[in-house]
Amino acid sequence: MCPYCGVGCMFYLVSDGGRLVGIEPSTTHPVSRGGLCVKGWNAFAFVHHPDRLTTPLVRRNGELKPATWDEALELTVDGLRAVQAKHGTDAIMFASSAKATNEENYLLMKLARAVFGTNNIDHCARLCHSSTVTGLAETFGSGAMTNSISCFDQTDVILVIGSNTTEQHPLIGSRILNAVKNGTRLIVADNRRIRLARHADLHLRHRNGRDVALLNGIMHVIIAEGLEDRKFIATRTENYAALAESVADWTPERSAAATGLDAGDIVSAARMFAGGERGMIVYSMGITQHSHGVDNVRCIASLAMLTGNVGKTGTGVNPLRGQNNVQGGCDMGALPDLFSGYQKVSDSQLREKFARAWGVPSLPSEPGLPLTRAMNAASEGLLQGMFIMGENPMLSDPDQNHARTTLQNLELLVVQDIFLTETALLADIVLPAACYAEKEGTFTNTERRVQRLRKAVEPPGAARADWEIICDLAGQAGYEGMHYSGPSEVMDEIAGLTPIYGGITHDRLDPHGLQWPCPDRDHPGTPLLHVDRFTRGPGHFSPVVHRLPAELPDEQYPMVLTTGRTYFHWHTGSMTRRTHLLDREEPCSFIELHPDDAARLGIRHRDRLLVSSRRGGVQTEARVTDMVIPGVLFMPFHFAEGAANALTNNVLDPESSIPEFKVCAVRVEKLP
Ligand SMILES: Nc1nc2c(c(=O)[nH]1)N[C@H]1C(S)=C(S)[C@@H](COP(=O)(O)OP(=O)(O)OC[C@H]3O[C@@H](n4cnc5c(=O)[nH]c(N)nc54)[C@H](O)[C@@H]3O)O[C@H]1N2
Ligand SMILES: Nc1nc2c(c(=O)[nH]1)N[C@H]1C(S)=C(S)[C@@H](COP(=O)(O)OP(=O)(O)OC[C@H]3O[C@@H](n4cnc5c(=O)[nH]c(N)nc54)[C@H](O)[C@@H]3O)O[C@H]1N2
Ligand code: SF4
Ligand SMILES: [Mo]
Repeated sequence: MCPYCGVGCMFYLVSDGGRLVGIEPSTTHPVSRGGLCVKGWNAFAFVHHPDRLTTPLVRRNGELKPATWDEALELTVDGLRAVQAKHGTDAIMFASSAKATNEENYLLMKLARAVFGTNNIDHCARLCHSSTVTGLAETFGSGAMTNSISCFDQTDVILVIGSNTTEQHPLIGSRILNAVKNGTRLIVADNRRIRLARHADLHLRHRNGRDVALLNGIMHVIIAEGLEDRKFIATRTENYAALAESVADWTPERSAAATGLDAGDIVSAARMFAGGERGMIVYSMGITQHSHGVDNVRCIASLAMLTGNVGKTGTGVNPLRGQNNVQGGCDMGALPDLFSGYQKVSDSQLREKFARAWGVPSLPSEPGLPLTRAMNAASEGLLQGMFIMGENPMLSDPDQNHARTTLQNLELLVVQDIFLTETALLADIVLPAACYAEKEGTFTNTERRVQRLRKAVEPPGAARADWEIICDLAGQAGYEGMHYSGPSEVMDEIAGLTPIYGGITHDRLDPHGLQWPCPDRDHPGTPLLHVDRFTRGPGHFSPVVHRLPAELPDEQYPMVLTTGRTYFHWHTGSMTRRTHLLDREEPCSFIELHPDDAARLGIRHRDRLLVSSRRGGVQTEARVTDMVIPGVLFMPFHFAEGAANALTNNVLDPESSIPEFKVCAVRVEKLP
């Protein structure tokens, strides 16, 4: 299984004398079909990197020094307990990992809830698709991708909005390009000239943060021209009248004025999307990472229901999940308000069920803190201990200066990672973990496919699998309910407590996994959600009022910065910047700016720049390109030197608590 993105490609690791030497893609796998992207082909390279953590580290006299596992485990448990004794049970937070397996995510949430008695557990989905989880739970009853990757081969029209699919979900991107070659129509709504845009029938380059205005405009046209699916609306949905009323005054002209588009293009987009017999909507961070991310998702759900595009092959609302196991992290309840399988901690019967199975008298009933709010609580001193497994918030959280002071001021910071990351460097205790090639377990990809991971080589030095470390921590804390022969036994426990995973066992997952919901041992899995009814019953239209991004350009900070990713690197670069072939392609921090802006500011390609926002400043290199529109800059957040998150705004969506990574105001100056 590939350890990078949520597409979930399958490959075999080739080892020689205990060392990985190459990769063979699986030719029979239904998603990857013998293909891989460049990160997949190189996914073995970081495994034996000399920087791998090989021993626990403990801070002594200000410096991280090697320690034994016994010392490190004891200090971790005693430290967490001491913070709880001093500041209260909920003064600690567990950050789980979308790089870890389902079994490991489940165990960390069990550790947080059953052993330490807190619901303060969350993971990077908060920074990613929390808007999806909230928005689709309300409208459909389930936050997962409704359809399957194979559907891209069986559709008439695809709307890609806020997803750079060929770079960020490459094997899905190439499926879309293939479909276009075979006659599928493609609309891209993203102001960057991404590769898909060059193959699109229509490319909408609207201003950042104006998706509600765009989607309301498109829905207005569909209703005004009678292109809506009346039968679907009548039989499958509720609250349609409110939706129709809310978009009644979103004429193409009003939508055009709000988005910076031509009214004619909004009309064309509406006709093209509604005109297809089957239409798919694909979206990702361009939609979710806004202070109105949940509203964006509501509009997308409405557009799909309005056109009857749910519950059939080749249709659906398809949020592409980012990390290889972020779907699994959510499924396993590494979320502050939910147990595994989206079962609410506020439900007393569910709490009793889990408490009985875990052998504890009771479990906490109040939802815990979302990760972003926990960071804010920590900066106010309300939270004093953090256990971070497989995340690197020093580079991935918004407003780096805020993140740094917050992490530095904690009484206790424990980091469990495979490398000494920027976050681990601030830790009091560092626990060395085994990586994907060194352990067993399962990952769940973006189409809800639960797949098996197999151990190919031994971990370096004293590094151990995350699940083993978590079980040892539980034992150290005096809890007797975490002894397992291996991850397969953990999955049996998950299945017993989690209806959507009820029929999943490791044995059943060969060769190509199972898509949840899979309620019992005979169930073949579910490629399509919401077929005859939505998970919540009728699909719910949620009308949305257009809101602007929290920070708009002004005289002092006259340009818009949007942030994201590149093809060759992965997030904070811990793995890809340690992969020679990838780092060679994209070796340093850069910022894209439009030739008109460059000319106006006297900036040339590759000039050194100082970019500043209200939060801080970074030095980076100019990339002059018409990938972006005038007035907008794009910067990836992979690089510790030239970190985009020194600039970003820590404002949160009030409902999903996602930060507004996609819009903030900045100023650019040429460095002498
Ligand atoms: N190579 C690589 N692949 C990855 C990752 C990686 O780090 N590297 N990360 C993975 C993860 S966790 C995730 S979540 C996904 C993310 O995958 P994507 O969401 O596809 O990636 P991003 O680059 O964050 O943003 C996508 C696009 O959103 C557009 N955008 C910005 N603002 C707006 C807006 O207001 N409206 C609209 N409509 N579009 C806007 C940007 O122009 C950009 O092209 O990628 C996954 N895949
Ligand atoms: N400006 C800006 N910031 C963003 C975003 C953006 O678009 N713009 N996107 C946000 C999004 S969508 C996401 S998902 C986050 C990602 O943010 P993070 O999750 O913090 O980023 P990663 O670099 O993927 O961190 C994964 C860590 O896990 C470690 N690791 C790998 N395998 C294992 C393992 O098996 N066990 C353990 N214990 N550790 C392991 C890696 O070394 C790495 O340190 O970033 C967010 N930040
Ligand atoms: S598309 Fe995603 S899962 Fe497939 S090889 Fe590339 S990074 Fe890995
Ligand atoms: Mo993500």
